[in-house]
Amino acid sequence: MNSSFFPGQIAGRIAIATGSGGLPKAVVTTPFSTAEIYLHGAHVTCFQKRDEPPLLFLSQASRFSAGEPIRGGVPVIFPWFGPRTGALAHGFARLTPWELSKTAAEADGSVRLIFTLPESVSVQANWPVTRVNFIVTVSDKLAMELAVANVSPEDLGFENCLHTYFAVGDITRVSICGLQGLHYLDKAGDAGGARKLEAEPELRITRETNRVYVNATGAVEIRDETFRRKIVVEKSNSASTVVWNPWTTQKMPDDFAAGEYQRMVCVESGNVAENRLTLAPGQTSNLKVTLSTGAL
Ligand code: TA6
Repeated sequence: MNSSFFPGQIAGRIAIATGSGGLPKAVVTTPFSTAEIYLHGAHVTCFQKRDEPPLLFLSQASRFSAGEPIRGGVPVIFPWFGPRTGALAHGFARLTPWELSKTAAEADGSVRLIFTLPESVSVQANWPVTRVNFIVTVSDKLAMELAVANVSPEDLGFENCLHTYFAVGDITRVSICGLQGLHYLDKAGDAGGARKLEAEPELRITRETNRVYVNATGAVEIRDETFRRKIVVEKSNSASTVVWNPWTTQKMPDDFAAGEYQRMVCVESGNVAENRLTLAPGQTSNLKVTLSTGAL
């Protein structure tokens, strides 16, 4: 790809390059950090602050091909979360090429990229015509916004989620704080989605964990004793937080290598299950997530 003709480039800040599987990606450089976002799924696959390990986990076995999800990073989940009869899990947005519709380098050194899901995609999927933009702002933080506008004459019922895979040094030395007192749907093993109460001030992952915390609007902190790093997940317009690690027991597809469960945990922010959304014609929803880090 001759990137000099590719729109969205900003010298010294944004380059458009050919990534894995020959898929185009935006490579972002700021004074604070670097990032990579594939147009396939508008998928953030890398964010790394200077002098820190990568913030996001990306499977060594991930595929990079049309119609298949990238395993890791930040999958953009829309318009459904989880399995769906006759369709791939987690919606069509992450399986689709988005357009890079606008880029900007700000005076404070941050870089903004706006990706747009072609409206034809929702039409082809027999969904109400929807305008979906994904705005990524790269600085010493990673800020993401999934903006959904119902531009059809009918109600739009949907789920959304930024399904973030975090890189950790050792899952057995990680704690997740901010969930105590919330109810969750337990989807691990044979729990069958049973509704339970989170009693722990610090959740530790010691087995297959797959929990949809409902009516969960607060921030979550991931404390990584190996990397001596805390990760803060702040969000707005999100009522669900999902915590997931397959451990050794959840059957995973071959795009997730053996043993990788030890170096990742998903803390996902969206509106799923009983928190699903309905937009009347003309209404919009703006799911916002900001990821920041600090020393532990
Ligand atoms: O968010 C947790 C979850 O729903 C798990 O059940 C697990 O399947 C994960 O998503 C990954 O889903 P994917 O379709 O990407 O394999």
